[in-house]
Amino acid sequence: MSLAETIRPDAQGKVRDLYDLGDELLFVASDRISAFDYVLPDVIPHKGQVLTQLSLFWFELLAPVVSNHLLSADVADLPKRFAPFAEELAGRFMLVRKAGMFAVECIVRGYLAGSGLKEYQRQGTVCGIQLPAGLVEGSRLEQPIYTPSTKAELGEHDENVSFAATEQLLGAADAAELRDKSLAVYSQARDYAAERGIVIADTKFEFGRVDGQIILADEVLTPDSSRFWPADGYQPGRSQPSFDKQFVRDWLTANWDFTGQPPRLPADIIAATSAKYIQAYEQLTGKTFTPA
Ligand code: Q0Q
Repeated sequence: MSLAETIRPDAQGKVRDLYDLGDELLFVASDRISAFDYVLPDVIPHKGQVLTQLSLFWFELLAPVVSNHLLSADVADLPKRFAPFAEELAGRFMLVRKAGMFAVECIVRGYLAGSGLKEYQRQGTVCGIQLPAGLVEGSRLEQPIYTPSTKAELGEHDENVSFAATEQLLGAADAAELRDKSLAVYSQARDYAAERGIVIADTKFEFGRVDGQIILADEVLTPDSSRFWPADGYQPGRSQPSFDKQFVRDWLTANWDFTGQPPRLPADIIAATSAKYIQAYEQLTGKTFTPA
């Protein structure tokens, strides 16, 4: 029996599970994958481990810019009742400090894509922020922009809010700190990733407060919390291929009418997608991915 079949998670996302341990949380990344807002019936081998190892990598690299919620990723530190699942959990979990989470998704956009592109094409702004004229799909924004949203229920889309609205919600000081930390972390990560062949077009951060300090929580700068594009072939003026999900998206588009439940994926699409996650990890970290 798997962990989730034996111990019910206290919170579940589309592809992640959270267990409340009191002052700490056990944050588990599954091998599940979502595409077009559907959680697919197939798992992608190693995806949960790769994305967890990516978060650990970014937490360490960005520690000089912002503290984070990580306590341990060592199976030796798992609470006793999780010890029987050590093999299942190895490499894909984080023991984190329980934080007072801010009810704001801190989104930073470095390129024009998704909902931001649509608003820009309508009215020249993104989340009410005026952008220069003449930008096209995939354009790189000279200065990344902070476009927060409020968290929606699972399965719903978040609602974009203005920075002023976050000041009303959080207070001016915290709102400004979340904005400044989000922009600083994204800018450093964008530059770092671009030198290693990956465009991080946009990303979503979640912050919390622990012992009075604002810290970075959740997963960080992964292909699930960000848009990853291959730098090779980056071309403004068209939709950019997803670094990690393009094979899945293309196969679903060609083989499904998007009614009912999503179909099973062919083995070659699953294998190729697994390889893309591993490639992203190895390109960004310079390390060889070794499954736990
Ligand atoms: C917390 N989540 C996300 C989630 C379902 C993850 C609550 N350090 C923390 C964290 C974190 N990370 C959270 N709460 C308190 N302290 C993170 C959205 C939801 C599954 C996995 N929810």
